[in-house]
Amino acid sequence: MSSNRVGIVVGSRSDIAAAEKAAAVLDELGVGNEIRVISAHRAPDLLGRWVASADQRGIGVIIAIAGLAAHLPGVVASQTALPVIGVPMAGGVSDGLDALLAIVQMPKGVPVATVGVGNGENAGLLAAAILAVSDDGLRTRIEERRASQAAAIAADPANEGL
Ligand code: RP5
Repeated sequence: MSSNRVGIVVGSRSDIAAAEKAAAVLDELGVGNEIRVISAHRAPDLLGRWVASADQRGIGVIIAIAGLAAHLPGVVASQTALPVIGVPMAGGVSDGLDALLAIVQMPKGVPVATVGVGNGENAGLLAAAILAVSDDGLRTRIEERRASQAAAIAADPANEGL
C-alpha cells in the first residue's frame, strides 16, 4: 500500500497545469497524491496497468483530465469501481465545451463525476470530500479551508461594515 490516496491522470503533458492545481489543493489538505501522464488511446495497456495498480495500492479516488474527445475519464472508470472525477480541458472545436459534453454524457452503467472546464482545483476538493466521508480529520481540514475562504471575502475592503 502506498500513502497516496488520490491518483491524477492526464491524457497529455499539455493538460498538466490542471493536474497541478488538483495536486496543490490535495497537498494543502494533507492528502497524498500522484500525477501520471497516460494517453487512453496512445497507451491503453499502460493506462490499464496503472488503474489496476492504483486500485491495489489503496488509492481511493481517481481524477482524469482530458480534452478533445476526452475519453480518458470514461476509459478509466470502465476499469475500476473507484469513484472517477473527470476534468474537461479547453481546446478543440468549441474550446472545452466539446470535452465537457463528452465527459458529462457518460452512458449509463459507469458514472464519471464532472467538474468545470480546466477546474483542477474543484476536482481536488471533490476528491478530498469523497475521502472525508470516512476521515474526520480531513473533514475538519476541509471545513477550516471553507471558513478561511469566507473570512477572506469578509475581509475585502469592499465589504467593510458587513
Ligand atoms: C487529449 O487530447 C489530451 O487530454 C489533450 O487534452 C488533447 C491534446 O493532446 P496533445 O495533442 O497535447 O497530445 O488526448
